[in-house]
Amino acid sequence: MTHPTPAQTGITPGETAEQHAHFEARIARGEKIEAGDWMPAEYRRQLIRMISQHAHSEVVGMLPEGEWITRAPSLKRKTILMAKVQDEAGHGQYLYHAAETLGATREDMLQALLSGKAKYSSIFNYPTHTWADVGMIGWLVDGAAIKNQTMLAGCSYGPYSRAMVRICSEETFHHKQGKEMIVAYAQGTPEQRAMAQDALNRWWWPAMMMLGPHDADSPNSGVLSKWGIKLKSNDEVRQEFINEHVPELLEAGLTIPDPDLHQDAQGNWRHGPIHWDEFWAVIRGEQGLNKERLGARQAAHDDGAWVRDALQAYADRQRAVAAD
Ligand code: FAQ
Repeated sequence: MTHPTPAQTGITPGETAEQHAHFEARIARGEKIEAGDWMPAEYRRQLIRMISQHAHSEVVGMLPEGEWITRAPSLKRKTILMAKVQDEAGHGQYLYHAAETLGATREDMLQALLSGKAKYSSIFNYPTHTWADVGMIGWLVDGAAIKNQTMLAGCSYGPYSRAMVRICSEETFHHKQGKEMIVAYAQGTPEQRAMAQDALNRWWWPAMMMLGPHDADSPNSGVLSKWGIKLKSNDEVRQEFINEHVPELLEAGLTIPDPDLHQDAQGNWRHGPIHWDEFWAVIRGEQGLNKERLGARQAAHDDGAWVRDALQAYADRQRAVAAD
């Protein structure tokens, strides 16, 4: 007979039913769980997994857009893009800090990313072919990320929830600038319209996929929902994303690359089948730019070694002075 695992039950050997009942009552009352509070080991593990993946996504997410800073078509667009990419670095920092409050170390998290052991969002393994991709990332990728992160701002773990509040307000600017850019091109010259449509054709499905597998194929959702980390399921968030973005994209005069897309009697936009084989192949690094992305992160890590060494030497000297 096989016994259920902690990932399935949420209960790790050594933990008592009373501890769990007390913890779950706190969540039911809407209290935030803080870093020093008792929490199930599986709650801690799930949060470290999710928050560190989220941090890696923000950091790797700088790469597809960062490539375009030197090629922005105007000073205005360049300054907006620089601010956006810089924000993503900041988001990575808040999130690594949030994971550190749970006992994860920065070194271990970075090592897991660079070795390919840790996941980061599938969306960032897609290439940016034209300038319109920068706008489409803002409109669709930030649009999807905000839907998910607004939900996470209400999650039960205090440090993650508070990081999300700040991140969401910055992501809102990212979303707006992307939408403004694409709407302008969709109403521009034939070349600009074609560029915007081509970008939508390539980013629509990856943006749909980035919100995670269908609920029936989402092994982590059970405990995450039970403990108030996920307040909505992957499919619910995806539905919110579609319902907001489909009318706006159509209003801009663009065609959504889904022949099965239609509105149901309740007004929800229903999409056609998602190619999950592609999603898993991209996550496994068999398709897309995983090697290039990790190569770029490794090079940045190596190039930054002297900064880490200098900071360490300074901290050591300060400690020695204080000890004297
Ligand atoms: N890519 O059981 P579930 C952004 C994995 S931030 C790769 O449903 P869960 C900002 C999942 O990890 C975007 N892997 O998982 C920006 C799990 O594997 P594991 C990132 C994925 O955690 C914008 C397995 O599949 N946002 O874009 C993906 O309950 C523009 C089974 O799935 C966050 O990270 C994926 N797309 O739900 C930056 C938000 N989806 O770990 C620059 C926080 C699923 O068991 C430019 N994370 N997997 O081996 C979440 O809300 C959740 O983790 C989900 C997935 C909703 C992503």
